[in-house]
Amino acid sequence: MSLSLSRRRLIGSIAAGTGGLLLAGCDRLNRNDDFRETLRGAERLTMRAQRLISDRGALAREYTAADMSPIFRANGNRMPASADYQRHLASGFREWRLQVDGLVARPLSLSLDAIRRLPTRTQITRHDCVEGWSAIGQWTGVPLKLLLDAAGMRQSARYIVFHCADTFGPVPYYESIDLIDAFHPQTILAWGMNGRMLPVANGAPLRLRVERMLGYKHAKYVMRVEAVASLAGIGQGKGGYWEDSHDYEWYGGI
Ligand SMILES: Nc1nc2c(c(=O)[nH]1)N[C@H]1C(S)=C(S)[C@@H](COP(=O)(O)O)O[C@H]1N2
Ligand SMILES: [Mo]
Repeated sequence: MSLSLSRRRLIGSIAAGTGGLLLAGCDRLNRNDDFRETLRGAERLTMRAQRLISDRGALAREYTAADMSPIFRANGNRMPASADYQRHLASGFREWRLQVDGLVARPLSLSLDAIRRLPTRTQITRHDCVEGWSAIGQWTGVPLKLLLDAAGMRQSARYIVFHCADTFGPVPYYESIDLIDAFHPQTILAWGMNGRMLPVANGAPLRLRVERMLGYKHAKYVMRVEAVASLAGIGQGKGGYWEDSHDYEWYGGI
């Protein structure tokens, strides 16, 4: 007995007002092994999908001030060499602007002051670098979600790309994350670190904190946030500087 047939039977019996038939119909459904198996299969699928999503949405552990590392080392580039960056640094980033563009309805161009006036989130988290060190630090910044909502993501957007001011040789640093991480509550563009303005070595004026991810995903010196449908056209197409150049995994989840 197919599900659609039995449904039609049930609906028919309701329309006819024949209670007895309705009960008999239910009973037949319950005894039908195929039907029960279908239900169970569907439930398992839903459960698996929901677990995947809720695990991705889970918060990274947050620590207390007492847990903070006395020294939070800087890694990778510590001072972008470009003339543009040097000029912005010399003038206290007053003329600097963050661009939010790509597949958005309203591209944004925001000064550091404007960003600092937006609602903030402060979190003390552990940074894990694949080179074998970890440190606990405090980060303050604007939730990325606020900027993306203000810009209005287009339906076709799938990834967020972070374009950075520094380079390795001629190659600019960049990173990318999917929308689950982009809208994660602990994903912030940080302008403060350990209660002070973000130091240059750690990514001033603005760096990504994406707390469920390994260190290399936390782009420093972010100048531009771009919403894209595919990573194919960015860099060598693998989604980040280390992914392109050293085959690092794109999904650097921890
Ligand atoms: N723009 C940029 N972002 C970057 C890097 C970099 O060299 N340039 N290094 C990455 C790596 S490998 C790590 S571990 C962290 C280091 O952050 P920190 O300097 O604040 O310790 O930044 C990541 N983001
Ligand atoms: Mo790293």
